[in-house]
Amino acid sequence: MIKFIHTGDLHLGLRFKNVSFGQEKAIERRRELWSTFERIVNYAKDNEVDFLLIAGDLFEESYFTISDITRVRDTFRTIEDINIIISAGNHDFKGKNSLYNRVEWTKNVTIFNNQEIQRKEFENLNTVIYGYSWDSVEIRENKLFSTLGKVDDTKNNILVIHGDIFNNSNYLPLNIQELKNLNMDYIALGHIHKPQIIFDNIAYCGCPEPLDFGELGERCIIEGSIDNKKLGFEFIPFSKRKFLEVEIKINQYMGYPDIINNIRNISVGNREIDFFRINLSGFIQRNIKIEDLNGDLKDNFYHIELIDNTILDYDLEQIERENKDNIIGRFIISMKEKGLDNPIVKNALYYGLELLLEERE
Ligand SMILES: [Mn+2]
Repeated sequence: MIKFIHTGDLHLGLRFKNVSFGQEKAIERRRELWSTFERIVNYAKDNEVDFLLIAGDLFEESYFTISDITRVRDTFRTIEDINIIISAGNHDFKGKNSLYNRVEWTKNVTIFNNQEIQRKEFENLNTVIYGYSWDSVEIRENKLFSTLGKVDDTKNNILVIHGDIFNNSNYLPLNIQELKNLNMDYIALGHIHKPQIIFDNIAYCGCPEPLDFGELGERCIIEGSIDNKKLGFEFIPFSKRKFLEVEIKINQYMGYPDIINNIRNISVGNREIDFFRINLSGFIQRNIKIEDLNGDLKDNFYHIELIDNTILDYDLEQIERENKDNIIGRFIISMKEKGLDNPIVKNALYYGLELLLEERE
């Protein structure tokens, strides 16, 4: 049996420039990418896997330095019994001046080259790993597999590659049928940051640490094994923090403390750790200011941002005055006669007004 960890899209070195959280958290987030990388390496060691597969975008070429790549090298050196396999992607592409070429790697590290699919055999583990590194930021056409030939069925065969299985894009388009036809035991994909299974033996591990609100929810690594040609694998939740988006619907009856408590009592995620984006919708009382809510909630969350989709509660007197000669004004008067203390009547008034005012526009 062989055991492996499949990860990728760590984006070490990322500077988080266009994000909605501030500079301080951006710096902290940058450090967290490193610590998650180190946690993955330690996880591989603690679980005594045979292979650590990295399917590209290990780092951000444009922000990475020689001391950063040295740190990666030295971290890999701490797991010298584990075979580390890297197929570079578009953010860490292995061009002529790549940082991958600037340090001396320990012999447990294999970084594939960029001309064609390469093959590396591990005889003692009865395993062949195939891989390919990008040589530029875009790859439009994919003829990689046409020359690959047949795999040896008596061995475990794994392909590690960074590419796009969903679109015929400039990011190394991959074709599911073509991948299936390769007869690999496992195909470790990188590029798409959402963890997902493409086919029984083909999966994107996703990024272990999400980068912004475009990457919501659980983020993972994959831990797997091949035993007598039988594949098994699972997603292991791994990120330090999650990005979460929560919808909260308020109404005209809710006062300031009601809204605050509603948000504080959110049942998903961890307020002290995760990044929260709250979409507030529904009618809001005219005296309640979103900035005040934001300010008061800041201390209760590691990060919170309120998206204001609320509708200002109606100023009934004014609407009535402005519409005294039409159906809107008559509607308000007739509902008032029914008694607005009754919540059912008030709700009916609001629903009616919403439609009538919309109609008028
Ligand atoms: Mn990526």
